[in-house]
Amino acid sequence: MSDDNLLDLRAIELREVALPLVRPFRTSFGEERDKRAILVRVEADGAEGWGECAASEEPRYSDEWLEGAWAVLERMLVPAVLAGGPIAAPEAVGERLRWIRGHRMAKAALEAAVLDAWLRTAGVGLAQHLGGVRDRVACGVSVGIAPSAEAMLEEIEGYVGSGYLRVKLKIEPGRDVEVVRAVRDALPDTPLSVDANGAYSLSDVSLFEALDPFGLVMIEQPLDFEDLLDHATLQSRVNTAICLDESIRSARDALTAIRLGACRVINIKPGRVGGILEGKRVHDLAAAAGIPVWIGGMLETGVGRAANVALAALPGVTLPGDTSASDRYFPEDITEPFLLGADGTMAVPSGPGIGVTPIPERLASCTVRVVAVLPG
Ligand code: SMG
Ligand code: MG
Repeated sequence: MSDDNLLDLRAIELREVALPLVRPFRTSFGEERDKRAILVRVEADGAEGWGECAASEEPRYSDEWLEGAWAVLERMLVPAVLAGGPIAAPEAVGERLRWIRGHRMAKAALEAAVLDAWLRTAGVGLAQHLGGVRDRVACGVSVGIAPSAEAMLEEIEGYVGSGYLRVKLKIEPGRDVEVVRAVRDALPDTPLSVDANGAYSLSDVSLFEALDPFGLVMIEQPLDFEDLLDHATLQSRVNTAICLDESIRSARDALTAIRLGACRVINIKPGRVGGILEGKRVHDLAAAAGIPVWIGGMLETGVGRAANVALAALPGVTLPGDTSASDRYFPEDITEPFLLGADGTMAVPSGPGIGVTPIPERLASCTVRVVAVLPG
């Protein structure tokens, strides 16, 4: 950083990576076999910074998708940030991008990379910058829909044996109450939750009432992401806490959902809400309203995971996150792996910025394409 505390951006590089997953990840809306992601690298005077875009290969979880995110980053977002000149504060990224509607995951990746470069030059860790209060965070695990009940139970028992503090089951119509019953019978004491990724409607209210006796920690995104009012009705009919994921795209959405009584828990994903800084705003207003939050996951590589783990250090994050260890996803990550302690917690990186950096040889071996965008 220059003496006047301005971060000079020399170039911004986009890189697509593809990593094999240890096992396919299936949800109510589709299956992923490989992890493809866009990484953003900011080259500033004296430091580089890294961010990861959460957009998946196809627009199923959200309306963003990898090719769309690449195009909007290359043609609109990166040029808009570079055109503004030196950066006086990380918030400037969001301000320079405000006129571009939507594209939150793409914006989040760019903001994350600038924030990382900013913090590295300042010598400050991300968790510390955000106001983190712990150096280890509680981890849960999200289990994809498995080919058979036996395969699923075996996978889950493995996770519980290695220490995970909460197991999240993906459910879909026709594969819900019986799955929960089977897992609950096998693991009477394990904190369990379910995630429907919006696959149900309010006409399924009796199904959700039938889940109450299993003592789930929460039911995540049971209804369509646009059905906030229906979620409020459903929450008034069931005892189990409803958690919103896809429905919360900003701090403003979070406030609306809380006011409506549409949820009792919020899943924060920095990509989905448009950035790490907006994720912190969601955390702050949920904390003020007494709503517990936790940090979700999008099968991130070590770059995105580092940012998620830093957010998980915030005081209002009182439930285990989908911040699982690198080996739950990849035979080999692109950074040093995130490890799970026997107590189900994970260390928050303490170095400057996000605290991890891609390992050059690993990065080279999984890179699919790269483009650099220069100022002017
Ligand atoms: O990162 O462990 C992870 C995945 C957690 O279940 C997970 N994410 O709806 O919460 C969710 C899903 C979205 C994944 S779409 C690829
Ligand atoms: Mg979810």
